[in-house]
Formats: sequence, C-alpha cells, structure tokens
Amino acid sequence: MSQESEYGAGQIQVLEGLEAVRKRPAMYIGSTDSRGLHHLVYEVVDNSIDEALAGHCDDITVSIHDDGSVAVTDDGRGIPVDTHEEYDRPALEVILTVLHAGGKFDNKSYQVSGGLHGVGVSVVNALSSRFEVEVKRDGGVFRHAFERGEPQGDMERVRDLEAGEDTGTEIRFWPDDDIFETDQFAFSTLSNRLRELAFLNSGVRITLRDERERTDEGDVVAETYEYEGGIREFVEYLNETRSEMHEEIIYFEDEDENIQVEVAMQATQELQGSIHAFANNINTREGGTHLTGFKTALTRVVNDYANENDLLSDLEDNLKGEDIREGLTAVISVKHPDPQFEGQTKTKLGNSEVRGIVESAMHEGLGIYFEENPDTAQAVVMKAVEAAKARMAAQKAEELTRRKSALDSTSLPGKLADCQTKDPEDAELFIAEGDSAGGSAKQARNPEFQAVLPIKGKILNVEKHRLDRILENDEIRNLITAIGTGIGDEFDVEDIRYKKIIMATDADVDGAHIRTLLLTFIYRHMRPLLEGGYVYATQPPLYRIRYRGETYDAMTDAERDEIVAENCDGNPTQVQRFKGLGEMNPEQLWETTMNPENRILKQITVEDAAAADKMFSVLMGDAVEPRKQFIKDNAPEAEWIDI
Ligand code: 0RA
Repeated sequence: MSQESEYGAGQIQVLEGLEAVRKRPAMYIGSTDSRGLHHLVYEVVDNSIDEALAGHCDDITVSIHDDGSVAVTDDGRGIPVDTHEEYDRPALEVILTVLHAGGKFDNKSYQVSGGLHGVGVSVVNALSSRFEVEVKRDGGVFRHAFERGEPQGDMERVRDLEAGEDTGTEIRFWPDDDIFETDQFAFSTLSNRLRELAFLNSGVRITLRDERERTDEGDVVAETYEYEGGIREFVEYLNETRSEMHEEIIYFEDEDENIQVEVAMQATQELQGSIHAFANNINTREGGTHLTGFKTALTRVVNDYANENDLLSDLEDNLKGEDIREGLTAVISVKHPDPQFEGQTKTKLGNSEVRGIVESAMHEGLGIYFEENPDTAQAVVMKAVEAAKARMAAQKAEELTRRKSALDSTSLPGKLADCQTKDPEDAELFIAEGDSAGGSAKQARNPEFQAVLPIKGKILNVEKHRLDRILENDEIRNLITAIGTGIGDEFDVEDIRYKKIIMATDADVDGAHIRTLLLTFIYRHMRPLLEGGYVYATQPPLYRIRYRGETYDAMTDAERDEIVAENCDGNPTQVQRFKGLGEMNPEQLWETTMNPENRILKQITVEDAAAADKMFSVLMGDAVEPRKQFIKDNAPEAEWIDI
C-alpha cells in the first residue's frame, strides 16, 4: 500500500471513531446531563494527574470561563507533537482525534487515572463545539484547534519557548450544546472532586478558578487544594466537626506486586462511620476487594487486641465488624496497574490479589499502632463494646427484629394515601411537610399514580441516634413502610414501591431543615435510593404572575422581574407570592408542583460520598461554628443539598 492510501485509511478511521462518540455519548461519558458535562472536565484533569503521578507535573489549574468553556492547564511534559508514523500526522492531533490513542504513546508502567469511563481526551474533543490546545514542549509553543472533533487547519508552531519557560499543556473546550442537556458548570461539584483528587495525590497543587464570579475585592473566585499529608489530611478534613478519640491520624502505606496501598483512619465519638475506598483515584462506591481486606483486618486486629487484654469480659461473643466501624473515619486508596471494575455502576474493585495485600498491610500497620498506643486501643475497644451492647440489648428485647418485621409487613401506614398503580416505574410518592400541605396534596394529586404521605414537623435527627431509637419514630417508620425497601442490611431495591420519591417541602428555612433531616436519613440508611436516582425535591415557584389571561410562574425574584418586564409590559394584572405548599389551593398545588407537565423536580444525587458525608456531619452534628461557616460558604448548594 502506498503512503497516500494508508494515510487516507487512517483519516477514515478517525472520522468513524469520533462519529460514534457523538452518536452515543452516554456510552463514553455515562450521560449527557450535568454529571456528563462535569465528567468532561475530569477526563481532561485525569490526564494531567497521570503526568503528576509519573513525576512530571505538580501544578494543575482548572478555569471556568464566562463563555461556557473550561480550561485545564498543567506543567507536565506536554502532549507529544512529533509526527506519528502510522498516521503521518502530529501525535497531538492523533491523540485528540483517535479513540484510545493516548495510551499508545506513553510507556508509563501504569496509568493510574483514566477516569471512571477511562475514555481519553479525544472523547472530550468529539463532544465539544470547539476545542483548543496549546502545548509547550520540544523548544516550542504549538497550537491546534478542533470543532466537534474535526481539526481546523493544521497544528501550528507559534513561537520558540523562552529560556527557562516551563513545558506543559493547556486544553480549553466548549461543550457542545447539541449534545448536553445543560451548559452550567457548578463550582461546588468541580471543587469537591478536585479537592478529593488533591487529597488522593499528595503534593499535586490543583487550583480552581471561576472567571464568572468576583469576590468583594474584585478578584476572580479561586481555591487551591494542595495536601502534603495526602489522605491523612482527607481524614482530618472529614473529621473537622466530629469529636475524635485520638489526636494523630493512623496512617500506613505498602507496595506489593506494583500495587500501592494507603490507609488513613481516625476513630471518633460519633455514631456514623465514614469509610471511603478509592482505586486509581476512582471512588469505589460499591466497595470491592480493598474494602473487604480493610474490614476483615480491622475486625481481627481489634478483637485480637481486646481478647489479649481481657477487654471483652462483658460480652459473650467477639465484637462484630459493625460495632468496631461505628464512628470510624477511614480512607483507603489503592493504585493498581490493571484495575478491574465490576458491579452495577462499575465502582467495585474486583482484583482478588488486592484483598490480601490490604489485609496484611492493615494487620501490620494497625497492630503496631495499637501496641504503641495502648490508650487509644483501649478507647477504641471500649467504644465498640458499647456499640455491641446497644446492638444486643435491642436484639434481646426483640425490639429491632420485631420492628424490622413490622416494617416488612404489608400493612401500610394509615396516613398514606396510596396510588392505584402497583407498578413502581409509574408510581410517585410525595412526602409532604405538615398535615395541611399533606391534605392539599391528597386533593390535588392524580390518584392513579401519585401517593401522598404527610409527615409531621421535624423528624428525628438520625445523625444523633442509634438504629433502635430511630425505629421508634413513627414518621420514619411510616416512611420506610411506604417506600417498601426496608433499610440498612435488609434494604432491597426490588421491593421499591415508587421510583419517584419526592420531598415536597416549603422553600423556606424550615422546609430546608426538614429536607435535610429526610435526606440524612435516606443517605445513612437507604443510600441506594439516592444512588439509583429515585429521590427528588419539588421546586415550587415563588411567584405566579397574571397578565391578559396568561399565567407565568417565577422561581426567583429576578425571574419575576424579567417576566413582568418582558411578558407583561411592566404592568401585570396580579403578582401572587406563594408562601408555602400548605397555602396553595389544591388546583394551584397540582399546577405548580405536582403536574408532571409543568412541575420542576430536582433530582438529588450523591456524586461524591465523601463530600456528602462531610456535609451531613457538618449540617447535623453538634459543632455550631463550622455549620454556620459551611452554610455561608455553600449557601445555594446547602439549601438544595446538592452533593
Ligand atoms: C501522551 C504521552 C505523554 C504525555 C501525554 C500524552 C500528556 C497528555 C496530557 C493531557 C493533558 N496534559 C497532558 N500531559 C501529557 C508522554 C510524553 C513523553 O514521553 O514526553
């Protein structure tokens, strides 16, 4: 074959590759909603993190621009710009236009990141209406631009590198609005993930700049994350508002078969544990072999210590894992040359050899720590003994079992106005705040597929009580029975009765508080509901505006002003302010909040379990100052619990 036709064949392959990405974007980035949009940023940042892990980069900046684009800059080696032999094009162009081409270029011993979908930066290019790259390397500055993945002209060398000028890569992309349902980048979503990456990769400095916002002093809003202490500082951060049982963070690391293992942990007085496992920087939400190894060793080391020191005389049995994990904050991070991800959402680490490596690292590390710190060891054991006693007391009185089976029973709560359909796919449950909103909602609903459960006032703060107490609460029991799945270990999503569980609370402080209480409970005891995307909050409008026989709803003051100016010639017939759901008549409630045609629902997701954990412990814990600060810093997000 001649050079020319070979080149032609290469080009065709290029086009096919990116065409496929644009045809089925969800196959490559998971979804085209807000999650998918943010995934584009992570995909680019992952490449910079790989440079950092290979030891060539320590500074990464992510900038959200006010023209809808995001730029990621790093001080790595720069994407190669020499000619790629197979394609006879600059390597830079091949890497950005051929699926999975990136990996072929580097002879890294392993690529640690690569993202959950691990698809490479060419996918970001394919899904961007415009994509610009600037590379500093080989003594020059090179630029190239693309539109929907197609090169616009040739790569250009724009100038020489100046003496002492650093190498690196800058990628700026404009997500294609033909592909994505939203174009809004959320600072809090990006900051949570970038902070997490900085914790997981100690020494890398990551800056997030929001060019859309200015501080009171007129500066660009920016945060920098850099943690020399790595996951030790992650645990400190998670425990900021928890009361810890020992000063220093327990930390150890190990490497075996080219697999790196790091564990950081600290016991707290709280009831909720907060254990997070990562593999190659990916939050392995479904757990896996690293988490199993950690749990097995933890249970064994603590029981061995307790037995050797005669600390279990009050108990008939050894401590259970759950007793020991009560109040424990831990981060487990492994880096593996060839990670296997399994499970429904591909967030479960499958590599079987990891289990033993984590288990023995943990056995040795924690064993040594206990020997050297007998006071802490003693305190940890005593706390677990308390947890075990509470667990057994509840069991002995048959409380827990009786309540749990009562929850399984088919008798639905009397306050529930159930819907006619028994198909969870179509069924919706409105959890309405207070009896008056509940009453209105019962009148307003479409009983074919909409059920209503009124809940009274404030429900129990589950952050503060063990399960036996939580199950004494009527409101919570009604909720569990209505949803049908059970809770905790007994949770089974197969038994779900409604695939939309909608919190209908007022748009005021009380409403936000109740929503947070409900979400805390769901997060702690029915988390798969959040992970499955079954939990929603209503977003009722704040104003209804009438003009010349038309009605308009406004969610904010600004929206009201806009409608008055643009649709009502500045002179509306009526502007009605809705104070709460309970004050709407059933017809208004149906039109604004329940009718699937008009209503606005906000799906509540847990993008990031560590951030969610932190948020719930801050929002629902004892410490007042951090809570005030958190709400101040996260006002819109905290209000909507946008995790
Ligand atoms: C391929 C090979 C090499 C580096 C990169 C890609 C690279 C990609 C990105 C994306 C963002 N920043 C990046 N930095 C580097 C290795 C090149 C070499 O051996 O010098």
